[in-house]
Formats: sequence, C-alpha cells, structure tokens
Amino acid sequence: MGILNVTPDSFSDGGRFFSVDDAVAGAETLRAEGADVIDVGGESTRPQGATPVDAAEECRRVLPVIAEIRRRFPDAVISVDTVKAEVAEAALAAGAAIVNDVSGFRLDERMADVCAGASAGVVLMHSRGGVRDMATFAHAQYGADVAGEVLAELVPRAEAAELAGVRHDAIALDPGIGFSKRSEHSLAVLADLPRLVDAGYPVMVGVSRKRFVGEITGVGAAADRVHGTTGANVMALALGARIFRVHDVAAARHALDVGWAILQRELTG
Ligand code: HH2
Repeated sequence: MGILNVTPDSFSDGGRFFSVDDAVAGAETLRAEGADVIDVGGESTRPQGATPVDAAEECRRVLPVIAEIRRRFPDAVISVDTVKAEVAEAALAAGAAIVNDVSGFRLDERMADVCAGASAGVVLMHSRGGVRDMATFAHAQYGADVAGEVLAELVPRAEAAELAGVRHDAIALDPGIGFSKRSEHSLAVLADLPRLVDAGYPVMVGVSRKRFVGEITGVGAAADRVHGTTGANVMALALGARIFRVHDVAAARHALDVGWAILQRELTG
C-alpha cells in the first residue's frame, strides 16, 4: 500500500502532493513502483501538533484526487485514510474501495454502517485518543503485555464492525505502530505480531519512516529512514503481516517480494 498524503503537514512528506495534478502523478509513481493499493489521506495525525480538519476540507482535499486516480487508472485499488464517516462515504462513492481508519471505527459511530453499506474493505488500526493526540504519548500507558492490550482493544472493534454488517473477510487489523505507543511499545507489538495474526484477520503494518526506525538507526530525517523501514517490513512479513503501508514503494516491493519468495520457496514475488 503506497502512501499518498494530500495534506500540507504530514510528518515526512507533507505538502508534496497538495494539488490534484501532483497527487495523481504521485499515485502513478507509486503504482509504477509496485503498489497494489493507493492510500489517500487528507488529514495528518503527525506527532507534533496535528491539526484536525473538518469533513468539508478533508473532502475538498481527497475527493478530486480519488476521482482522478479512478479515471486515469481504472484498475487502481484506492483506500481512503480517514476517521470520518462523511469523508469515507464520499470517498467510496468517488471510487475508493477500502476505508483505512486509524481510530479503528472509534471516533465516528457511523463508520461501520457506511462501510457495510458500500461493501468496502476496512483497515481497523489500534490507537487511543483523538486525532490531535493519538500519535503522541498522551495515552501510551501499558502494562507488561502491550500486544495483549492492543488485542483487547482492537478485536472488539472488528467484532462490532461485523455485527454492523462488514464482512469478516473485508477486515484487516493494524497494531498502529507509533500511535499512542512509545518506541518500546511499537517494538513489543511488532515482536508479538503472530498473536495479532491468530485473531483471524489479515494484519497490516505501517512502519514506514517512523520514529522507532529513526531511534534505532540514528537517522533523524524521516525521508532517509528507508533502510531501517525495510528491516522492519521484512521482519513483520516473517511474523505474519501481509499488508505494508509505505512511502518508499520500490524498496518495500523488492524486499518483500524476496522475503515472500523465501517463505513460499518459489521464485515468484
Ligand atoms: N500511519 C499513519 C497514517 N495512517 N494507517 C494505518 N492503517 N497504519 C499506520 O501505521 C498509519 C496509517 C502515519 O503516517 P503518515 O501518513 O506518513 O503521516 P501523517 O499521519 O502525518 O499523514
């Protein structure tokens, strides 16, 4: 899954794709590099002072981009990164097929109905708090079993979505790396990914350029964290993750294709 942030303030690439033309060119590059899904986001959750935007502004940012990607690349699979049902509904109508909700359907109770009604795929990510503080440490309090707490908070979200009519096989779970988690918490949930896999849904991870990668490698500039990101992605693959949300698609595609070929003992990525 290639990341297309149509925001002025995302933590590592804010402002790059703020016009429709630039965003569509960005989507074309992500596809050419091997992305199977384009994840379009119009609201940043960046750690330092994310500014929530209203649904109208978020729609203004993402809808023309989604519609144009759909028009230019009819076979593209588009997801929309939003916590708002109004935005999800409009994005699905404009051509998105997947709703990626970093609140795991916590922040807008209409999300499940909207996704069920449109037969959308959904990504339910673990986080705590609201858009303004979910990527901070405000709610990063855990006991000894971090993955256990993430599971206890995330799996009921999936069950509630299913009760509202979202199909079981339309749901993926994401532990929310760096969301309401210090780096040690992110490492703990990554090491324990098999427990998340055992919950019975495909697992997605978003490790790309994140803080824990910078802390381990000593690379300060987010855009320069590609090699550390590769290490995290390949390890996550080995531990059972199957969807990888990344900025640097070519690096991830190549590394994960090779990792997958080893796991399958076959020369196909
Ligand atoms: N991380 C970010 C945003 N959306 N969605 C999922 N499912 N998993 C993630 O780990 C995830 C996500 C944060 O990264 P980015 O989009 O690069 O930055 P920003 O939040 O500033 O837009």
